[in-house]
Amino acid sequence: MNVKLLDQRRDNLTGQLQENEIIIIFAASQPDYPRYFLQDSNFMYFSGLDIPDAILVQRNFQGKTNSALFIERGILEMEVWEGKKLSQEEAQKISGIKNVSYLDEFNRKIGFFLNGVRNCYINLNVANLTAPLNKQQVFAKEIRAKYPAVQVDDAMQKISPLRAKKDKWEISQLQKAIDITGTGIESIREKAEAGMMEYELEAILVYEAKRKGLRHMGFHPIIASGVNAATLHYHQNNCKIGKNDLILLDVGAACHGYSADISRAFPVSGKFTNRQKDVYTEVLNINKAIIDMMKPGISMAELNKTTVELITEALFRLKLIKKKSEYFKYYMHSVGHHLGMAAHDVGPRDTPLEEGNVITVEPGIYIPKEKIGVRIEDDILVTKDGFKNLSSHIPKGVEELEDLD
Ligand SMILES: [Mn+2]
Repeated sequence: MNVKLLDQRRDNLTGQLQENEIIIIFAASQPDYPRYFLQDSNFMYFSGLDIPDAILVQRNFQGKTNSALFIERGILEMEVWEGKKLSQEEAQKISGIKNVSYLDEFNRKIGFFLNGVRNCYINLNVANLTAPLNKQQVFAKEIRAKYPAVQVDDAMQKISPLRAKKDKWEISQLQKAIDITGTGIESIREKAEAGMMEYELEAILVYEAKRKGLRHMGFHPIIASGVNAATLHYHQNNCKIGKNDLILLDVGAACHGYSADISRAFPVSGKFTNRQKDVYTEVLNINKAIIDMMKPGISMAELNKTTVELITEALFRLKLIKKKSEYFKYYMHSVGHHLGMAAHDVGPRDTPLEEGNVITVEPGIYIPKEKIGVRIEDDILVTKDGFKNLSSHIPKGVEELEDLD
């Protein structure tokens, strides 16, 4: 990632701030060994730094971006265990932020920064209301107590519109993640056989991704055979694959944190049963119809509404329902979400789509009593006049899927 791009992102953020507003973004904490470190995506987005426990403070000073970065100070005894910490110069070089201090100076300096501030935005990362407070929530509490005139709020309202519009570099990361995920899916289809365990297919995906340079999956892979495909977030991946099973893959490797999110279904035998083919073809047609609707100005609500209409019609044809309202038994999620640094990325869900958004399109039909679950998911970039399907090269046609044996 180049420094110019990071500067641009920080300038865009400044554009969201008044002069009496401040934004404070905490890096993720160092986890206890042996869990591996996963950076906070907002901190990564604005600093480019993959280091734990740092803090980025950003202000709009007379229309100019004013960034201050606080990093951990290396302590010799600790570095024996944790490795060397980044120096001030190294942090400056990677992030392009000139004002770099150590964390032990943060408490004193933040008092100075908050002088005259009315709104303070923090990446609170409120995911679970019953979980214990994380460090930034504790910090927010302290600010509220110490500076009652300062309004503390979640930073996502300022950040999410920026992150929802992907720049060229981000799109190239997504494309690489998608391409390598596609290779993994192809390799799974070549090697899958009845009698294998689902997790063996998972191993093929992880192997393909790692040998092509992507160390991490963006999310835990779903490798679901037969009836398991009807469980939307099936993650056990520990069943034996039956000989007439349809296998549903919902997988995505990540490149610099940018995750693909691809679903494909295929018959392990290399041949669909008639019923599997009928269900599959319905979902495929809906997947294509919704992708064709993608363009700036259309809303997720419209896409969802059309999906439900099309799925309902399909369910009538498949003789699964007698009344429209019954569609919910066989299709119970929404058709897509923003994709980026998280498989379910931040981004407005209630405003029209804009150029630069990357959205998944993933209709599905799930029939547990017939041991059939089909979801076909592509990753779509919204362009100036329409869309670009970033995963169009990953086979999904009936003949292509039956071809391989
Ligand atoms: Mn998805």
